[in-house]
Amino acid sequence: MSKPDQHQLRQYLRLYLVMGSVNCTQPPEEVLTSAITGGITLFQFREKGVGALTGQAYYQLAESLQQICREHKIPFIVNDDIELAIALDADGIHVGQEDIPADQIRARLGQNKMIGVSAHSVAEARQAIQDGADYLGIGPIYPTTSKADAEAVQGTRTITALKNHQIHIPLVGIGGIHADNAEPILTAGADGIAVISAIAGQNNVEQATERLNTLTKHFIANQ
Ligand code: 3NM
Repeated sequence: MSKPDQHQLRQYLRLYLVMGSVNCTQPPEEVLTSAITGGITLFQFREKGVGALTGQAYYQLAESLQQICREHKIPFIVNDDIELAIALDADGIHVGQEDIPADQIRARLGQNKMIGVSAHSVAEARQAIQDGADYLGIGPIYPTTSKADAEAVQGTRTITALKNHQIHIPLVGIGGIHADNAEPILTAGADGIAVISAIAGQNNVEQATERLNTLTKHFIANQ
């Protein structure tokens, strides 16, 4: 898949599933397939936390989830692991502030891959953009139990601050987002929402995803 243009990237960010095996109560392949049926628009493989797979099992899960994404034309983004992203020829990578800077990633991955960077302030956003980020992840918007080392909860204030500073790079909100609290993030100007537990942790993954799909689509159609 070639790198989307900025308009297309905003559409991909509308309903972004982030997930690894530890987030799933059903087999990850089944969760991803149901989430795709329900309407996710982008997928990030994030195999982190207690009990995360390593070695061959880690690689094999990444490969099989990438295959499912390919079959359904959903871009496959790797969290933080540049070697994995290169080995799989993933569509992109997402990195945090403690990871390799975007300019070094760009030097290794080339122009044709998406690079997402987590940012928590206008200064971090400006640096990431200067380093060549394609989109920013802004969070945690709400309290989350899915990331042990999450920063302080910020609500939508960073999204609003970025807009006030005329920063118009594609943005996605993350952290504690579910169907009943998603709308303020979109109202503040994010292009979409990124979720783990609101999809991967649900008993009925397809139904939970459909609800988020309808809501985000409806919001964007009425903007
Ligand atoms: N990054 P849930 S919060 C992966 O703030 C991740 O950058 C965050 O999981 C950030 O949707 C987070 O279950 C966890 O709250 C999101």
